[in-house]
Amino acid sequence: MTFPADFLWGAATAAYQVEGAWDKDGKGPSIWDNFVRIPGKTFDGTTGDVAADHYNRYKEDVALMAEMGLKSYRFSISWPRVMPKGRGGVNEKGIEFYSNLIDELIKHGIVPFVTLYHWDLPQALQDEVDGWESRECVDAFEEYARLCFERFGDRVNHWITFNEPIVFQMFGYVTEAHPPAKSNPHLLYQTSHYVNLAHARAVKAYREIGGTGEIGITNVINPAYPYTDSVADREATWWSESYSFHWYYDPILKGEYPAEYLAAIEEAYGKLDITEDDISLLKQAKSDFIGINYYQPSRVAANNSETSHSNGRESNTGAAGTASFCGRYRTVLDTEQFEYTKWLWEICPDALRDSMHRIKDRYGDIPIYITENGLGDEDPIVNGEVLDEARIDYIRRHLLACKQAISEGINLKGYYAWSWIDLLSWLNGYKKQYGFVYVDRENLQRKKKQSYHWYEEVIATNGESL
Ligand code: BGP
Repeated sequence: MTFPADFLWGAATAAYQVEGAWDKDGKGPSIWDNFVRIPGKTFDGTTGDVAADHYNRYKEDVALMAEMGLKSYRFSISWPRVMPKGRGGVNEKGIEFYSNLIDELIKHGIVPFVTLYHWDLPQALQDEVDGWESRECVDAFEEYARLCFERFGDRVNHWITFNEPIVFQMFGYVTEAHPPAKSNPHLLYQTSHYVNLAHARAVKAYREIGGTGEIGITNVINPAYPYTDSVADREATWWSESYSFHWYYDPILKGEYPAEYLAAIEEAYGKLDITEDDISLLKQAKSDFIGINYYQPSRVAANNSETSHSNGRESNTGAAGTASFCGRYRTVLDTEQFEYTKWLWEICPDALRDSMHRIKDRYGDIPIYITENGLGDEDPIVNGEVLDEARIDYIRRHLLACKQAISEGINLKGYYAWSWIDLLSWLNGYKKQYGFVYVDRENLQRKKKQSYHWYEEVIATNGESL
């Protein structure tokens, strides 16, 4: 029972949440730059204008990673920073920033793991082609992906096309919690297909230009368990698994959509634009790995009404549990029976282990990276020290679940804690912290938390200290 010698011990961030410099050096606006300015959309009206100021402090941040012994850093490229309008026209200053960051990482022996799309679509594409509602956005994404492969591919060998399509589609096209904040289930599924095509086109482009590294996608996984053993709850669980798991993973890992579910949604919301050529493209574009972001399982019950209901998953009020969505199933909160974070996300390490088995059972022995996992909390500060013991406990238990999964034959290649540093939580501002490194919001100074030292030891012993 040990971690492989080349296991990538990592931590992750995303451009909009960490960089700041939202309008510096020729960067174009993203849909998030505009969305956060709409009153009431984010907690306290917080924006990513400054975020953790990583754009200006990346050298200091990489030095802290190196000192910890971090093996790999997952970050995303801001599309509008390198292509201000999303297509046709490169911002060399933006390219320079990522190029310098990559060089700095490599200089310190840290493997860059790059996400191309972590939700900050160029606003110009939303305005001009309706963003992911159109096939033109797919063309634009391929152009952007090619640019990144050409400029950074000599040094970057690990690529993630998209981060969590389910989240930006569900919140963007159903709950209205993320841009473009529309409520239209047909668009939810249609944009989902176009994003899969964009992923496939990027994979194909990477092979065409002779990329020798690996390329895949990151999805969130919330394995569903029936809340009770009733037939209704078990049926509801089928809907939950079909949507949140199979709908998103099948087209990537099998090159097809789950037929029964597709038929059901087309009956409910109308025919989707999916052609035979699309399907053959999906089939050709084999991913080298699957990235999974795991935070919590779903306890699923039948949804008896068409009304919306609270599910505790997202919030812009600074408190848990105010978002909602409709469907054939609902997610149950049961604080008597299960353990939760302050934001009411269930803590269940064994469901992470189970998630990996579900992937292996359905798709075979594909290499897996945990590309996000971590605890959102308000960390206690005692005598000036950030004592985030709850985070240590959370990550330790999830890493033990990973270790067990490896011993059961799961091909797990790396683990990225969310997050490297305290950063913007999309809707919860800076109140919800995830990092190993604390950021003083007054002066943006960095400070190592207790968890920083703990993770340093975990890495140094290749997980033996767990
Ligand atoms: C994931 C996102 C991350 C991060 C994380 C925590 O869905 O990929 O970007 O934000 O969730 O979410 P939150 O900040 O809402 O707690």
